[in-house]
Amino acid sequence: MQFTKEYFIQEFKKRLNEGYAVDIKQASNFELYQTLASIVRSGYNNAWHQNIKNNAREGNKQAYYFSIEFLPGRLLQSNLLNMGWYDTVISGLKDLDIDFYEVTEIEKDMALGNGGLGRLAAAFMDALASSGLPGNGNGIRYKYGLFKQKIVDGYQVELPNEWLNQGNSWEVRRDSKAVDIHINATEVSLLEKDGHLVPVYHGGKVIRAVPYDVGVVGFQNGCVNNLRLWDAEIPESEEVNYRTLDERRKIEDLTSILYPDDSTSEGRRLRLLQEYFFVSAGIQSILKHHKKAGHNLNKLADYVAIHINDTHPVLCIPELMRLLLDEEHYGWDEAWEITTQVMSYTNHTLMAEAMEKWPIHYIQELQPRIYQIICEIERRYVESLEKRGQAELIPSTRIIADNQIRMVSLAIIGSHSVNGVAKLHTELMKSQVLNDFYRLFPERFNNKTNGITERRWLQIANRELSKVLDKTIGKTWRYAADDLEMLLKYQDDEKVLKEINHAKYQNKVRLAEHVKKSNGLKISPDAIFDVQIKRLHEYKRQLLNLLRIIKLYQDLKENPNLDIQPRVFIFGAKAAPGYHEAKVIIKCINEVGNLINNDQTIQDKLKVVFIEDYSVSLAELIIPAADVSEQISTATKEASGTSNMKLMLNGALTVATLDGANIEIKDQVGDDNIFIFGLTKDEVTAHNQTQDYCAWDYYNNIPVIKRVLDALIDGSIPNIQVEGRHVFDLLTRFNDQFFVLADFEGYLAIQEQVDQAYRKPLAWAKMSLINIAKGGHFSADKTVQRYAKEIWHIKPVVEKDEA
Ligand code: 26M
Repeated sequence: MQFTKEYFIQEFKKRLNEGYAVDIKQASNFELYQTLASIVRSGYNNAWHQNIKNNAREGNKQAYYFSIEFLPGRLLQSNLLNMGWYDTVISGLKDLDIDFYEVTEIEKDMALGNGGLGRLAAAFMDALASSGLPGNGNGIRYKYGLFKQKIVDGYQVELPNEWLNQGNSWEVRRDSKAVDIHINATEVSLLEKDGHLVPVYHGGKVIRAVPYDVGVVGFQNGCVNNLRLWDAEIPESEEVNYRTLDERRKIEDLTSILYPDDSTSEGRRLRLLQEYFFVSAGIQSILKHHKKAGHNLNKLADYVAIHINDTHPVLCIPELMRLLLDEEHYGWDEAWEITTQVMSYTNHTLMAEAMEKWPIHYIQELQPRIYQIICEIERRYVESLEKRGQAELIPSTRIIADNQIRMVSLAIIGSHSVNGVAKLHTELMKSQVLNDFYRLFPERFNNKTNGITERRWLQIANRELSKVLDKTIGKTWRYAADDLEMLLKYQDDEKVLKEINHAKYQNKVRLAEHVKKSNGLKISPDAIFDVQIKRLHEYKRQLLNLLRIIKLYQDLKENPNLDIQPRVFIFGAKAAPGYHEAKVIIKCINEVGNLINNDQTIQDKLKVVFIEDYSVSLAELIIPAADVSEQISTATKEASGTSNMKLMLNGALTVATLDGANIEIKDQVGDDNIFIFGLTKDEVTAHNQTQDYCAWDYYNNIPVIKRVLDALIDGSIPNIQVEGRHVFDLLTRFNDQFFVLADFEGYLAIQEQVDQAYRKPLAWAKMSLINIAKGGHFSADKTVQRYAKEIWHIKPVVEKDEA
């Protein structure tokens, strides 16, 4: 069927009438949205169905990406784009006098993730389908997404994010695919049945896992993959075993909340239950499917690759062992061979406090059989090291120590591939934090630098720039992001440079309108839009940015005629609710903003905007409008970063430390098109080893640092008596763990260069152009293709149709 505008209009009117008994004039945006979504769904459902059947029939090997978070944001526009319907629908709606963008605003973000890790999982889903690769997601259907952030009196307040209130147009509940999960058995015994010993669970409960499937539409290639999210229910037959409301609630709560902490491992029992729940459901459903297709489990690795996204799903390993041993009656060695061939693992952080460890009694109580299996994995592992004469590596790499299970050890020991997410990160994994594992299993370690979905971040979010690109280099970049490099030819073409600047300007106007509405603040699109958007964390150093803002303000107060380029500092950041320091920093940013934004004497040269409730959708508004991208983490701390890639792709210039993927961005654009400063990884490592860093010395010996820090405690910034003191202490008494003071002067100097560079609009646009042109390097399509080839060994089933 040819999807023409006429067909669309007719279908739209018909469905609106059938669904809501209204005509277009009376319809609410919600009704318009629902109608549009239903047309889109009908458009891909058949391909989705065919895809599932084809994969089964042809026995294609499939990858399953297990992740406790998926953060896709809104789906309407990306589905329309990927189906090739985008322009037709916009123009059809226009004919009907409907504002498409207003309709898209109705959709709630699917925010089932905290930040980088969850967004990466969603990007991979899109990239797999768009590469025609058979890859599916497996996760949790949280009833509440990541908390909604409000700023009240400068403080972060958390509200529930009830994203499912109005239903989710994109999901399909599949009752027939539900599976049962046994937890909390008090005892497991083995009974003989049909000549086999089978485990019998005594006590405990059965939970029913019900999948909700979301179709993942590939970019104009007819491929529709599956994202399977599990919900927990009490099976009818089990009703009597749940005797109190409390017990029932425990099951209902299982999938209620997404834990909002992305940097410390808090060790809550419910969290562990979530991990086991979606892992067990996912593995059971894969095995069922495999057997139903008539395949032998010996050959599981020929049909299935399971990816463990950080350690949260690592119980995949003992769970697959359990099913192979107990339900399928394999011997240990065979089962272990199958398991390790199937499993692969990505590490996303090297920070000690984020490494998952669980008390053994939690796991014992959760599922004693899983605990037994982990113990046996551990026993054999220790024995093998002794035999290999590498007993000295046992203490640092073993799975069970200090009555805790170390999830990283389990992940590495049970997988055939272990990867980091940027070159530097993988190097640090191999040489420092996981060095002992690397010495044991060097062949398992590899790098897969993260990527982003360029379709969302350029084609959808930045229509202005997209138009300039189409006009300048044609449209092939829309299919192959590397073709953005064709832009390099125009780096001295004044007309193109002006058009790029003009597109940026229009995006800035749009953001300024939003800021007027949301913050009641007027900002000028002529100012530099200096953007730091990411979770609030000490290592990401929003504080470094804030200290510089205070410094600039002090300079301006001393000399109101100071010649600086007007700048608007834009922050978007959520703090984990229990992360006190992060919340204190949010308060300080807001109060510095209040002071500066209301001070007439500085002639609007500075503005500070904290945009509340940062989300994927807000990122789509902010990123295209950014001139400067702040990527200023302490070297070694940011595994990769991905907003750095989105911002460069949209022509922002990066101010960066040599951390994470910033290094690869620098390698792409060259030293002249990025602003690098700060301690290097070797310098940071040396300070940490020798413990020679003394923050007080910086405070006492460097006047500009003293002046800025004193402003935090001398009352010159109102309303931060407590918070200002806290920040002051972090940076001095507690010796500034993240080297903010060490990097402060370098940061000032590099920002001075930014200020000078912005004065030359064409030279700036040229740098911007080079960043855009090189942005294609970080396409998630290419990243997943490397995973497919080097780790999962899966092949495209749908070839890209180069329209
Ligand atoms: C763990 C236990 C309990 C509760 C929450 C968690 C948890 C959830 C998310 C821990 C970490 C989580 O995410 C970490 C994360 O987002 N890491 C980022 O991953 C990105 C994708 O690889 C990288 O680009 C970032 O550098 C890295 O910080």
